[in-house]
Amino acid sequence: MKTSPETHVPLTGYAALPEDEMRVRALAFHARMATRRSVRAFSDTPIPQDIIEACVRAAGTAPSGANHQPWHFACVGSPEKKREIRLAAEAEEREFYAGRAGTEWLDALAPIGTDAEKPYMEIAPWLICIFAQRRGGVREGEDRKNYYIHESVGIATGLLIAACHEAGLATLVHTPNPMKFLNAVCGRPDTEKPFLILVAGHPAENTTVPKHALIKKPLGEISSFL
Ligand code: IYR
Repeated sequence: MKTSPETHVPLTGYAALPEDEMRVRALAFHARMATRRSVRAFSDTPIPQDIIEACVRAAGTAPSGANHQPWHFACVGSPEKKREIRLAAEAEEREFYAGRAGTEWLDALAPIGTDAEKPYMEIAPWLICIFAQRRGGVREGEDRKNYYIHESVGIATGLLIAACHEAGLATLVHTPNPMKFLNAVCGRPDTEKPFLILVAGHPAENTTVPKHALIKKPLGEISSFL
């Protein structure tokens, strides 16, 4: 490692915690995240923009290839734009459910009960359209190649989902396929690839979730300690 006082500063934010406190915090975070559900029925109750901004700031702390932060979060709250996105997404979803998906994929989705109708895309107060930037750099206006864009944007999206959950917002990851239409609706350049849409808001009253979604793989299945 090459470090010098010109290029590096002391690490902050890692005051060592007693092990008991580490354990309590780690378990509490798991307990909190274990209450997250993907929600498919939203209320139209408005959510102030500054709350979404704070969640996006948290997403923007994610690690990324060469720290280029190759993401853009287009936060759509305008009813007209939400409608445009809903109509374009539903057109793709109709093709998907009519056969483009193939039977194996449709069988996998059957327990969730989804179909091509996406009314929540207009009802929910926010559609956070996430783009991966193929070019950029650390500073505004740079036009350098970005690296590991999908890994970086995936990590940032995970932080965004956790931040929304912590703020009491329900979310849904939505990925109409293809979703190139998002560039036009959100005014994003062709060098950006639509990554996914995160629907955010309060859940509708009496919302249900599929039992299928409650099955979480146990630790022994998702991990090994070597
Ligand atoms: N994008 C479609 C289909 C869909 C695909 C997967 I993989 C899911 O986990 C859920 C849905 C839709 O939103 O209906």
